[in-house]
Amino acid sequence: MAYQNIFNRVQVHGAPEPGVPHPKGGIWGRGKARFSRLFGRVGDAQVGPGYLGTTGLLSLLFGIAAFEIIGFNMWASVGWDPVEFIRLLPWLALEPPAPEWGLRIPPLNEGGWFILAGLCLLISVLLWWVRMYRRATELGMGTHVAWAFASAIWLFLVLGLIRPIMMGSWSEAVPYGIFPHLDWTTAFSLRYGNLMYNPFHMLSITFLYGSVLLFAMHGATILASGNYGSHREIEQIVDRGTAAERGAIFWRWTMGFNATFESIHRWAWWFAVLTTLTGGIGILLTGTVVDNWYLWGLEHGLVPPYPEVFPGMADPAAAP
Ligand code: 07D
Repeated sequence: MAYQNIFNRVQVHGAPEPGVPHPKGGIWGRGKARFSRLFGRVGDAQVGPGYLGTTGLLSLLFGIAAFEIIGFNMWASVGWDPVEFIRLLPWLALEPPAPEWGLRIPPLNEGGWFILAGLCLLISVLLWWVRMYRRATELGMGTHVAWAFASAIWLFLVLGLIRPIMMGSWSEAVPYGIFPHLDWTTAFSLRYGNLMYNPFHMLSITFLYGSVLLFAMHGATILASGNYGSHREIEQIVDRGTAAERGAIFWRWTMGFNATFESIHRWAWWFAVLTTLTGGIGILLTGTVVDNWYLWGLEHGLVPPYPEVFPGMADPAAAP
């Protein structure tokens, strides 16, 4: 059969691929296989059988609970009007307790629902992590996906749990809501003297942009040598005269250096993992160790004082 990729229009499939045998089976077994032409356009046309299992099921239930608590609180905030709920949805929020509550648990309508939603979300995310770890080991795979996910969970924990505890107040946590969480992000940056001067935010951005660049380079290399069979990456790592070798030579010719087909994945993995790892460190330091990143930058020779750049410019904050 001709080489297939996203640009091909032909979709061929035979009997469903049952997957490797499973020793124990999940709660609801392994379900049925279906085929979707639409999915086949962007990936594998076969959908299912899936695996739910105990941790998967519990994770989904806690996730749904969090989602419902957030949604119903938002709906209540517009007097249960369905039209207003949909119209104002991007602006609606479930906010954390007010600062005077510190780390105490307030009544439901004063932030208690927020704590409950956060608890359910936390349990859900942690159970999903266990599910990823367990599914990988049961398939005889490494646990790289789970550890990359753990790095994202680290940032999530810092933002919603660890930093609020260190600051002594749940009010420090991020609100649930589309624009409200973005407003929180800007307010956080302004409150602590511009996050751009936080070196860990800089590192996080470097790894974020770096991940994008590496992924684009690798994805492009694979697509560009698809006619030599580059989608069979693993066999190609060890074989000579393959698409992998051409891909490597391409980069050696253009940049003088090439990653190997194995190491490029380690580059990408580390860049992605370090984005949230360094990010979490940056957020944890903010308000706890450093109160103003601009002044911190001034003190450490990172930024020049404004008058040196724009002589005579008044500090807008000092304006009457
Ligand atoms: C957030 C954590 C993992 C998430 C998990 C999800 C569910 C769903 C939903 C139930 C993404 C669990 C949840 C499964 C639940 C329901 C409904 C990962 C997350 C496990 N910044 N900035 C970063 C840039 C500025 C600010 C990172 C660029 C301004 C703050 C990244 C710019 C200000 C924070 C980044 C820029 C500001 C960040 C995020 C440019 C004001 C963070 C990495 C060009 C706007 C976060 C150290 C990531 C961080 C962060 C990029 C500018 C504020 C590198 C490119 C100056 C407060 N910024 N930023 O992967 O780590 O997030 O900071 O201007 O907290 Mg920034």
